[in-house]
Amino acid sequence: MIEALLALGGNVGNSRAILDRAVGLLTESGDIVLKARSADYLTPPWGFKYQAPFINLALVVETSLSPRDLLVRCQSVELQLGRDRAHEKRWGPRTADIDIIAYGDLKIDELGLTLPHPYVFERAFVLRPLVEIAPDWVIKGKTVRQALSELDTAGIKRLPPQP
Ligand code: A4P
Ligand code: MG
Repeated sequence: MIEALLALGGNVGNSRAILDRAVGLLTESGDIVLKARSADYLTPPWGFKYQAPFINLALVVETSLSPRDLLVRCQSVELQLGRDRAHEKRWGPRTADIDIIAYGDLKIDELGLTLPHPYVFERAFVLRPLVEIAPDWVIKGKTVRQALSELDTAGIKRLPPQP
């Protein structure tokens, strides 16, 4: 089993419920085991700014899947939750996006899979939830805590648990 970091986000529909369901679907077959889950965060849109705010959260998981199979599983959960890649714009609205931020300390840059995730140091919406559950995880020579301290977290709100 290898530890991996996953980042989830969405801004279409009832995002908290959809992402909660995503966590359930990811872990239901036992080859992805949940080790830690951050709170939900409300985050200002990054990239394409003219869209609704996102809900974001992060997970530490343990998995027996290869990096490729983990990506396939993440994408199949996105599809089950109604994601429609054909009608999306880059960095635009989506029901559920699941990115692999890191897979152990593996570094790969292949067609369709880059690890660690290429934009992790630019995304407070990924690092803010992550710092709660994996502050000392080292990505490309920096801890999550260090990487987050270099970013602007204005507008990011930690949400209380849902009733
Ligand atoms: N891909 C390569 N490496 C990875 C990896 N480590 N994990 C490939 C996951 N996927 C990886 O991704 C495009 C392709 O990246 C996939 O086919 C996969 O093979 P995508 O999910 O279709 O998303 P994208 O929009 O084209 O690009 P990217 O960089 O994944 O952007 P996001 O993160 O999906 O952008 N603002 C806030 N506040 N919160 C958000 O969650 N999300 C987005 C969406 C924009 N703004 C946001 C948020
Ligand atoms: Mg993605």
